[in-house]
Amino acid sequence: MNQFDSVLVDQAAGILDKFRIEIPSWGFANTGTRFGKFVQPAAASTLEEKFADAAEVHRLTGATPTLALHVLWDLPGGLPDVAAVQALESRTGIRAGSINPNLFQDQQYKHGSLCNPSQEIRDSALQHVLDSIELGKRLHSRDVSLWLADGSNYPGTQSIRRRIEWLQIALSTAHRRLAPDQRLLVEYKPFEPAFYHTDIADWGMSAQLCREAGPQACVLVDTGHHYLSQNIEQIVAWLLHLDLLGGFHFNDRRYADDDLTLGSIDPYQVFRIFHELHSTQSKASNRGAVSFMIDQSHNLKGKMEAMVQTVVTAQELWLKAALVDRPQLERLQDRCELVAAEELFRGAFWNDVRPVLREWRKLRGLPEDPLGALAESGYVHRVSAERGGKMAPATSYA
Ligand code: RM4
Ligand code: MN
Ligand code: MN
Repeated sequence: MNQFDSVLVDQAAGILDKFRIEIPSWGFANTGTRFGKFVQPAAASTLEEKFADAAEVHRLTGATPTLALHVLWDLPGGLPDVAAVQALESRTGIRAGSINPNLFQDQQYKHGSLCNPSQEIRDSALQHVLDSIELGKRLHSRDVSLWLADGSNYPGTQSIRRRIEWLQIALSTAHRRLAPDQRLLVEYKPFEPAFYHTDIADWGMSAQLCREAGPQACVLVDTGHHYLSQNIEQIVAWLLHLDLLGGFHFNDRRYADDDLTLGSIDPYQVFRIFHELHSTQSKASNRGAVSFMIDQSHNLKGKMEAMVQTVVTAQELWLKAALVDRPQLERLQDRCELVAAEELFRGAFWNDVRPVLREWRKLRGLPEDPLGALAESGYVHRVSAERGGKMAPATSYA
């Protein structure tokens, strides 16, 4: 390391020490496509196994102290399951992260949850959200993260307007139940599973619903939930401007909501989003720090390998974007020196920060090469042997 590099390592250390990204419990489980599941012997099937996997990812990367939980999959018993989660927290050192109500799997949700035409079903969906808020309180978890599959498949079959009203009432009721340090994150998605209209289809709908619900409601941007040509960093810039950005679900995609690993298809996109976040970091926000979460489904890659690779990629891109010389960029922008501005921006993206990251890991007592260390540890091999015997049979499409 020369003189210049050691200055860079100091600067990077300040940036990387603060970088935290939440990993999802469902990223360790056997998931699939609607056509089928290819089960993996190392996949986690119990909450205990998901916490153990999360702890291993944190040991290797130093950046993932919290685990996002899906209520139905992880705490199916509701409040009585809190004690088990707390025991796992103290055993593994990993804390419960965002609480994700499940409003899409139950048979009653065929025509929607909070937007269902049946008052009874709407009430039961709302009760599940209120229970999830209570779970968040008990687990000292800040974010309750809401994603609705609600929508319709055919024109004329549902009243879009009435469904907006039902949704507003539900979100306002939920907001009143939040503790002062809790937040309600509202995720949007243009289509799937609904193919004609989705009740919260884009960031504008989500932002408006949040504004009406109250100051602790904010928008969650899942990078896979946009039409292909959409400029996601511009949406992020707007949400930052409006102080309505609550958090992210990071993943990558080529076509739709593919849930591929972050930066695998378009790392420049992630860099551009991160640049917007770094540009606004000094501005105070009334809504609390933006949550970084991963929302991926690892169908073909090994679950542990995919998660470690994702976290490492996120650290690399976060650091690259942090190192953009923003005062100089602003000067170039003001003078409309287009090529120079673009070259400065692009140059930061092409900057190979991996040696700096290795130095930081060494300084912090972390493995220099987390993926290599995962392979050497034999963790995947060991859990495959332990868990493989109770592998659930793959389900079929029909
Ligand atoms: C959805 C959405 C939610 C996630 C579910 C499993 O497409 O991204 O955030 O919880 O998938
Ligand atoms: Mn998501
Ligand atoms: Mn999704």
